[in-house]
Amino acid sequence: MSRIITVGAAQLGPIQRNDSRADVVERLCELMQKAHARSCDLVVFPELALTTFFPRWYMEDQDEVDTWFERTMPNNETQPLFNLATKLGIGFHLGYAELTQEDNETHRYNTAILVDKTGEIIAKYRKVHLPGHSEYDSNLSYQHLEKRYFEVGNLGFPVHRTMGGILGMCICNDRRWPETYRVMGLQGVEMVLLGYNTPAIGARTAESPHLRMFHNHITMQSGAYQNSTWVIGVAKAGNEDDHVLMGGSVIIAPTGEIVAQ
Ligand code: ING
Repeated sequence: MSRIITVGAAQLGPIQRNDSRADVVERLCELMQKAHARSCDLVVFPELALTTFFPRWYMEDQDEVDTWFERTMPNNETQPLFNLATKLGIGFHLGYAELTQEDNETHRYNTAILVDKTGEIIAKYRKVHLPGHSEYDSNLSYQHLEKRYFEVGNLGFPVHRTMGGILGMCICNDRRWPETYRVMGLQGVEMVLLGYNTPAIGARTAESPHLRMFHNHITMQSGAYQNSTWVIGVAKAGNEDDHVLMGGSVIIAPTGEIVAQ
């Protein structure tokens, strides 16, 4: 008996530094409505889908940094998205910056969650492969300070039996490393959900946009093929305060073929 999940890759446009969470959540709700109108069971949003890609900005004041993080999920700003999901009976994947207290210590992660059709958070993933650097680098045309603002994820690469299948998650740079897919593949994953915020232009190298898009797709296609799994890769794309993020969202079949882009 075939088990079908209808998935929407909800590529997001740019989020400006001054855009409010409420405005962004309104955009996410509109995309979720569109996904529902297309009979989606699941809609996948990108990495850091509630804010601009703030790791491009050098900040020294921890209070300023923490304005980019969510302390609870759902919270006042994101509750409308959870309510709509429950009303429409649609699951979703959402990337955001997580600030959490564990063992009386504050931790900060680049996080993604999987929410089922009842609006319940059934899985959480914290980004393991943090690219970039932790100190300001004047040689770069823009900063990429994920190593400064986030800790390495401490949840591994679990898979989850839900929606009739075995689903897993990763985030952005994770997609470039074969072990990301392999660890989930060895657990029988059937569909990997991931979001990304990838600069269209290299900060150090003058890599062509074509080559960056080639790397974007070949890493996800090989991960899919080598582990016989679906891969849903979703971009936040466009010009964020004069910094351009690339698009190229895809749905890739276990054969490694891009079936939607
Ligand atoms: N962004 C980029 C990514 O892995 C990057 C960083 C770009 C690494 C280009 C290597 C080459 O897609 C995030 N947020 O990880």
